Amino acid sequence: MIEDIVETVAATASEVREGLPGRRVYDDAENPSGEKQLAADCYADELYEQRLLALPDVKSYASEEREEIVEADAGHLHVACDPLDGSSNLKSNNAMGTILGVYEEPLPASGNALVASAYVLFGPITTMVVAHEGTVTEYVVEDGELRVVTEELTLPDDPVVYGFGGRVPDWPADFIDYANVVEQELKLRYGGAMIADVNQVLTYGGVFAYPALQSRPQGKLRLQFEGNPIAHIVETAGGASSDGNQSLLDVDPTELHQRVPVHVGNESLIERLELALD
Ligand code: FDP
Repeated sequence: MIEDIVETVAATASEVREGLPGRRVYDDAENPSGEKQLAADCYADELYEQRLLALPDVKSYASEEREEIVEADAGHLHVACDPLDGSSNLKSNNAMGTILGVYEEPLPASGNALVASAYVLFGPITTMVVAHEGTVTEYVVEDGELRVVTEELTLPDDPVVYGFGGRVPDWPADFIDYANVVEQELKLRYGGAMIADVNQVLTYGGVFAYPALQSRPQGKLRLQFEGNPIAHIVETAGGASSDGNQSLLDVDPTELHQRVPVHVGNESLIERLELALD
């Protein structure tokens, strides 16, 4: 049941959060995307693997921090986890957290195969946002337990904030043109952890992007672990997502660790983005 998965992630996230202070150092390893791993990344990954694969419905566990998918003997759901999204914020003690996508097909899968998606945000308090069965719910997590704070969360109609990742000189010219217009209309809010920046968009309305870069045409974020779950949450909350041409949920999955340009937010801002990138 999805409820079991959500409760397990909330309980595990609380444990992960408590274990962070002593794990702010880099291990000697790199993740499959070539990024340095913190002790905290590996610790969180192992905890989520153990806890989620122990659930009867979970057939497989894939993570941004490991090359291969780990399988259980039974189950029918396939979990993609970014155990610590924004973990470079651990050094500067800024927001970060966990992202989860629950797919009904083996990975790599289309975002349309998501049955639920969620993130746990480690801010001044711990919150969890879950998209499931057409609605988004926001919870506060206290002592590993969930308490609903907002049912049927939707994006505010009037957008207020924007946050764009990547270095400006590395942005393609058409994205720069779009950004120049958006910055005349909205307030900049960029903290360097996708879920924290998207949480600002869900709270105040606006747009988050980690666009295609000149040096990296597929951008930085990963489709299975970041792009799809966050698009599922934002679209379920009444917003839109795009890889520049189409909804992220319609992007063809080719490999487990594939990257994708990510743009999510109020529909009108995503429509204008797609026109600008045409
Ligand atoms: P991090 O590397 O710290 O885990 O894909 C991960 C991510 O953070 C996102 O959470 C964040 O939006 C992005 O990378 C930040 O990248 P920049 O440092 O290039 O801004």
